[in-house]
Amino acid sequence: MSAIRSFISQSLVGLAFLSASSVLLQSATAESISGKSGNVQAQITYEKPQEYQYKNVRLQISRSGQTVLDKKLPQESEYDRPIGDLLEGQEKNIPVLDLDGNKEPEVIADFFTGGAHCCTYSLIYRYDSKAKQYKKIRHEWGNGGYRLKDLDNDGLPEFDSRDDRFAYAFSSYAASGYPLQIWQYRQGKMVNVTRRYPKLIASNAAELWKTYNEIRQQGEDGKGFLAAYLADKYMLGQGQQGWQQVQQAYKKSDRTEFFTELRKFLRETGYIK
Ligand SMILES: [Ca+2]
Ligand SMILES: [Ca+2]
Repeated sequence: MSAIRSFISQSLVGLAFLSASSVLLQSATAESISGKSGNVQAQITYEKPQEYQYKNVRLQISRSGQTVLDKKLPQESEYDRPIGDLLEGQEKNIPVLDLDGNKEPEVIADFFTGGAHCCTYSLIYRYDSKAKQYKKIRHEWGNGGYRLKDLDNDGLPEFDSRDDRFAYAFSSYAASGYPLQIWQYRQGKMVNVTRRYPKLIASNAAELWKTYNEIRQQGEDGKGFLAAYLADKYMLGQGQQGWQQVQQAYKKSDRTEFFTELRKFLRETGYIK
């Protein structure tokens, strides 16, 4: 009797196992992206039950072949998906590199939350050698994203980005312009270092001004680009000159209202101190 029961229950377990695995085989494919620097290796695995859904997103970091971190990452929705070094055109790579010059590579796990534009964010992991574990911060990039570039040739990469608070601020998404934003990762924190790069701010400002003139000729009001231009000018310490240019350029009937809103926005975003 007990032998029979045992046989039945084993068969049921076997059946359940079989059907569970065939369901998995039919509906999900496991995929992974990885990255490596020296003895540090990172891998993100995930299942794709449907085209735009991602499940069981896990990050593993190993050092000299030993797993130090193995975690399921929280997803706000099933559309949150890991992306590799997307802007560099290497979708299958996780950036693993020394961001702060302490000879220890950090791991950057980038995610996209789905939707038409929004949003990308980075989880940046650094190794705490005393605690022998990885600690993370999360940095939001909004609609934009970033590009890792050594902008000052000191051997450490900067995060070359933009101030995404300007998306939709004065216009549609397509007609939004953005002030330059540059970040460095130091002592486990992201530091906004944009003002240390006046040449790059000036060239971003020149680009915005050029685009403003181009889209104005196409009949757009160009408010989004003027706003970003003025923010760049403030970062350069040329706020007053910027205002003169903007006031000369923008002659539409809502100009008083626009200038009031713009001043308020630049205060709120910290450009006007
Ligand atoms: Ca480091
Ligand atoms: Ca640098």
